[in-house]
Amino acid sequence: MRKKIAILAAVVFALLVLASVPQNACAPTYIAPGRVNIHPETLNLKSNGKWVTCEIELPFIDAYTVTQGGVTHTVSPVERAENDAVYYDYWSASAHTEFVEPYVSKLYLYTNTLTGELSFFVHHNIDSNTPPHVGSPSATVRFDFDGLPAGVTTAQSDDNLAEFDVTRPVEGTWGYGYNTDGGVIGDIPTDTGWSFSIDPTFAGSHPMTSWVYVDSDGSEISLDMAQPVTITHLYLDAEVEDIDVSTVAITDINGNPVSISAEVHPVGVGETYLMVKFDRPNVQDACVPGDATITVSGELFDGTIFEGSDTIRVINP
Ligand SMILES: [Ca+2]
Ligand SMILES: [Ca+2]
Repeated sequence: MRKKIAILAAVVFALLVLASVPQNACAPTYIAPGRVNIHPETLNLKSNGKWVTCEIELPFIDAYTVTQGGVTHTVSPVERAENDAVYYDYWSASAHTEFVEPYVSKLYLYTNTLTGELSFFVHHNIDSNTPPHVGSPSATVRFDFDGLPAGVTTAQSDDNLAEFDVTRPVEGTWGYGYNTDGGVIGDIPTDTGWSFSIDPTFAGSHPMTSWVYVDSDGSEISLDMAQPVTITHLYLDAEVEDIDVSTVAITDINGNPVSISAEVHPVGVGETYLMVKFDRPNVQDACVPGDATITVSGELFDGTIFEGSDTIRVINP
């Protein structure tokens, strides 16, 4: 009886611990883009073949993207030969970059070309403390960042750390009138892949009327003010020897989740790809005639997840 109570207490304790862990369903996970090539290109469901094979390559990639509502834009950081906080130019409770604009909230990646340091800028509205007061007299913005890479810092807070601080759960909680609010995230790693999102809330009696991402040439990408946006550094600098083959699997066929584990297949000396094989009857069971887009995922030994897809034809003659 006492043992049963102890087990029950342990189960209740475990449930309480689980319940207390912050859950966030929309935390973006960085997935590195691999390249996969599946054979045969035409899969005959009547075939008695034993294997489906797959070559996996890990091409070098170093690119930034902005994604919202399923649409992805490739972007580049704004580059200036200035420290990030100097470029933000904070005085009169406001930013004074070349991009500040009344009633507009702006985002951009920024590279200090003197040091290579990567930063992320946010600013809303414009400094208009004196007549004719072109900016909003009263607005609030809340930005909840999710998935910021480890090691980032608050390089500038507008105003003070009460309104922007990367160390707390909701990083940006701003209220302003006739000035800007915003801030700069500094020390963003450039030699790892990452993906972070911003869940925005624009409010106040005279709220911002648009939200944009500023690309390196000053051109702007319009953002939906009611939806989260995701900023990603696609980065992969690895060899196929870095793949933990025990984690490689077919994880999706035409949008349907599957789990078909890989086995290593011998490859010739000096090849730049990893060859794996999948149990062919299992793959055939998961396919129907027509085009089949097959996604293969796996992990590198450092924990990086990679994924790639290939489309083959499936026939049942
Ligand atoms: Ca403020
Ligand atoms: Ca301010």
